[in-house]
Amino acid sequence: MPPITLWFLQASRSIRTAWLLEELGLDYNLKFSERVNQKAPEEFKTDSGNPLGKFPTLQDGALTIYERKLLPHDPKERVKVRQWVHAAEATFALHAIAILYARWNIPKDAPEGTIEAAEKGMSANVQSDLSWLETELSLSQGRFLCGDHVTAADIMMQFSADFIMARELGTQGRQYTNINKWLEACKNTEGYKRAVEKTGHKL
Ligand SMILES: N[C@@H](CCC(=O)N[C@@H](CS)C(=O)NCC(=O)O)C(=O)O
Repeated sequence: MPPITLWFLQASRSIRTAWLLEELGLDYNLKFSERVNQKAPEEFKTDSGNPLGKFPTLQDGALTIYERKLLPHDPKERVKVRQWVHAAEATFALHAIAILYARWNIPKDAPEGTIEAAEKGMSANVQSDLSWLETELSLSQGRFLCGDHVTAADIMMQFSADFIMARELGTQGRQYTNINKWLEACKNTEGYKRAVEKTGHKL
């Protein structure tokens, strides 16, 4: 049995960890669950041992992402990668998931147009985030966010951007050519393909 166990919830951030493990060439044991009514099943939460009941959850704790290949040694490049690692959750996911929660939680019998109005109001943040990403991708010297190699920036940002596009969270019909091209490049890496093959991840 491999020493690392990844508790993987379908259609979730768990794909980041699976892709990371594949890029690092680490063997891992997979515990997989579909969602039930959009949530993780209670038994899966309990069994994972994560008191928050959120996924991905890694059992082992010894994993580090400070792997040379994924976090550049050059200080300027490293700062840039770290910026994306934080922005993936604190900016992109924060703004987009607010829209998802509005969709899930505004009562279905609310006056007509309530969800749409809330969504439109919240979309400005997402669109400004995506415009920033679109511009930064045009400045990259390679196929990925920080050049021609996958870094932790891609691993964190790919899920946020893919989720936003797949669920049309705040995009309001806008098209993002560079983002779509970069998402394809991420999905075509051997590590990502192996992660999807092993976990069955789909959005
Ligand atoms: N900050 C955590 C967030 C984890 C999280 O919220 N995971 C969601 C799926 S993306 C989850 O487990 N939801 C299951 C539930 O709420 O039942 C991370 O980035 O890993």
